[in-house]
Amino acid sequence: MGPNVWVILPTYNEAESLERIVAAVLERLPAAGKVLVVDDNSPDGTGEIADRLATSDERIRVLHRPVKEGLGPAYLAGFRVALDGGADRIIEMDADFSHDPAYLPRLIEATESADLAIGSRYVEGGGVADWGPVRRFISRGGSAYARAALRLPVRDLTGGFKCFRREVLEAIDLESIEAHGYAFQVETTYRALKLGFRVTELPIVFRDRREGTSKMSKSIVAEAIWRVPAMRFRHWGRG
Ligand SMILES: Nc1nc2c(ncn2[C@@H]2O[C@H](COP(=O)(O)OP(=O)(O)O)[C@@H](O)[C@H]2O)c(=O)[nH]1
Ligand SMILES: [Mg+2]
Repeated sequence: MGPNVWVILPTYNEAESLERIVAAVLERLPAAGKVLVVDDNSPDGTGEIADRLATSDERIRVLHRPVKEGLGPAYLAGFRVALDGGADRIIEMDADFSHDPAYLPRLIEATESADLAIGSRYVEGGGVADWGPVRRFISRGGSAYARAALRLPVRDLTGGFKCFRREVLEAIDLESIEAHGYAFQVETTYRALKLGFRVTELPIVFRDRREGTSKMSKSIVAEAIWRVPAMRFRHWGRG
């Protein structure tokens, strides 16, 4: 049967790719696997497509949220549903095919010996396929900045392709995470390491989306710049 794996797919205007990504993910999961779409009331009808898919397949679940609040709150809501549903492993993944579903089995397997497995663009064998120089610089710089500010051994801190053992999400006090964008990814990994969980990175090649548009914004980058050093203060006195 394998572990009870839940893949959380946050969506905002992903109508063009949703059906294909859900199918591609389910193909790669163990028998008990589930896909949870967390849609923030997308104006393009993504939520209705998700509902239709869910009625035809018991493994597909949908969480509707009334307003767009960013990735962080969408994932937190999704984590709670997955934990309540008995998930052993919880996976974060973009719905735009930037994260290739073919990596899923490896990511899941890595959590046999690690508590958190990160699909990493910045380890040997990993990379980014088709970003321009500006986006590359921002992403690499962001990871390097967070690594230095928090003194962490992880190369890819801002990526969003991750597999957690449930114990990690139970331990990291989800309620107190306020980050919305990239800072959310940094914070979950930071907290896992601080609590002594084993974190490993597996190489992935990230591809730019073919359809739809990116929701990255200046405010998401700005948030990461101030929130990352702020994370350390929260942990002062606790090691
Ligand atoms: N539920 C929800 N999903 C979001 C939100 N912002 C982005 N997403 C989804 O998160 C994933 C990554 O977002 P994307 O725009 O591709 O960011 P990028 O890959 O950094 O350019 C995609 O599946 C988006 O649809 C949001 O506010 N709410
Ligand atoms: Mg994307």
